[in-house]
Amino acid sequence: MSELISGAHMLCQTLVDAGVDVLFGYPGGAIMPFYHALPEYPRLRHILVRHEQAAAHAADGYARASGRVGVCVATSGPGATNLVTGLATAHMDSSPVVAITGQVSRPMIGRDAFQETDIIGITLPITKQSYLVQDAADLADVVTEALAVAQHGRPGPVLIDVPKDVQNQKVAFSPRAVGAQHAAPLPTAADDGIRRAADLVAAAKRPLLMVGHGVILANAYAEVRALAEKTGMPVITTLLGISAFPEGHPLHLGMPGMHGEVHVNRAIQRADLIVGIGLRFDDRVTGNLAAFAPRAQIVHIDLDRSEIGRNVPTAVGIVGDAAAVTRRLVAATAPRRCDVWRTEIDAHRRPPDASFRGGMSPEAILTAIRDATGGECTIVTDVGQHQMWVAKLFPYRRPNTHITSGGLGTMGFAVPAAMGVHLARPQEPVWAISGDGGFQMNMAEMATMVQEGLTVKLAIFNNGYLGMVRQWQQFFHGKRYSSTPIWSPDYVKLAEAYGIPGYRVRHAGELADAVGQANAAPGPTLVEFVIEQEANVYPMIPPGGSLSEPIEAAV
Ligand SMILES: Cc1ncc(C[n+]2csc(CCOP(=O)(O)OP(=O)(O)O)c2C)c(N)n1
Repeated sequence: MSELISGAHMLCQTLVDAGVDVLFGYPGGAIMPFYHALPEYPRLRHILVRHEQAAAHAADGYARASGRVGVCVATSGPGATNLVTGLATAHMDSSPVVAITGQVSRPMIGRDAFQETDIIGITLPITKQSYLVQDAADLADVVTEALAVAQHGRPGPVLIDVPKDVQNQKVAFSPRAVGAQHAAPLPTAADDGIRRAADLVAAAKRPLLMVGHGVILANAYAEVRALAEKTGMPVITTLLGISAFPEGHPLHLGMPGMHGEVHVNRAIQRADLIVGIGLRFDDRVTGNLAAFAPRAQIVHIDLDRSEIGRNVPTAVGIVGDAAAVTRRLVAATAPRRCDVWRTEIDAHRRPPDASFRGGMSPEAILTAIRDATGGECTIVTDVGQHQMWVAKLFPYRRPNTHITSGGLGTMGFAVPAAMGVHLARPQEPVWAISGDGGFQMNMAEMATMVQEGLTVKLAIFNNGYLGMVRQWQQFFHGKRYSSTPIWSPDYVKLAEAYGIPGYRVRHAGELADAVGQANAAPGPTLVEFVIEQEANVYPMIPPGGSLSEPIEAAV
């Protein structure tokens, strides 16, 4: 005879059985039975955040760094709605997150009960799937399925809403075989598409390989590198594709798009073939679509059929796993070189912008972080100018060591996401790099780091402005700095208040010492970099402009 257990215990047990080891969450009325059961499952480490948004971002960071599902928990009503930005962020960047929310008891649903909100309705467009569990007997199946759905195919967030009385409902517990889920097989690309793509690669004079997040999600690093090296095709990495291909590799060009390097965007405009793998050609990459890559035929490889032809017309669309398709493409292509084309591209490379006062350039700061960590670290960035500087300048060597909110562009992402990255990679330094605006959005998570002993290194690029918006105001709004100057607290004192070491760096000469100490000190530490207030990210394609018309730094 099977024993009777509560839905809450069933929830915990199923998570344990599925191999979940960390949850990020915040308790409240409608999720109390779950929290009551939780201490009986020591294999589930719970991280108490300071705001549910942080729980969702931390789960997202954990998922991106581990390749496994990240799990977050919140109560009904405000707890659940606080998850929304994090779920939207995970949805836009195809990150496998499962959110478990408490819901008011079944008889209360639809009565505007205390802390009732239709979180399934609210999150419908930003989740891959969602479940309202009506019977505790379904819980094990729902949780198992949700974890599989989040990860299968193109990953994304899944929400499980569990009414309080379902958490208290007693059901028979029968251990279930994990992995019994029968997921639909991934699509297999037809030979025809691979052959036509290989023919286009053979015939092209100016081919480019553009790689995005899909390459990281599919672990297709070796295959992409093999394709590049066999064909000599220069490689462009999108913002979310950064670290999918080693920086410094002779075939690596850099990032395309709005803040892409001049030689990269110029190469796109001159190319006669673009082989895009695991990217969606979003507007930050293409600029004005009508003027994008006017000479190029496009081969688009993506796991999600709906992405093919959505933004750019494709000559060949191949639906399938980036690693599997690229491996077959490597086999189908003949070795070739692109030396003349590469020389043409390289002639337009520019040195990084060196116009920063006092030597406190983003490049100098990032070099200090690279030197202190030996480059063996994961960088998590927030959103704004600092994000673009890091994307362009940090010399990523290892796969999947650059984590950022690319699709939604969520300020406040870096600090909590870095907590998840740390838990996924406890042995290596994790640096969360934020602007003074984004840092202030989720800086309360320093308390989480202290309470839970999470070693995250916090870097703040303090320019006294919401820098990226100020830059737009400077370029496109007649320099009217409306609501972009932003006051900050004394960050060193703030760190002290949280009981962690804090450092302020005003001059380049202080960089190596401060960053070295911050990196070496145990536990979380904070470094404020006081940078030039009105520095800009160059080059810049004006919104809606063509990649051929960058605004460049005056020299
Ligand atoms: C949650 C959220 N609100 C607003 C924005 C719009 N936004 C994009 S960049 C930016 C400025 C960021 O300023 P800061 O964090 O100081 O970074 P900086 O650009 O100075 O490096 C703003 C407000 C956003 N991306 N996300």
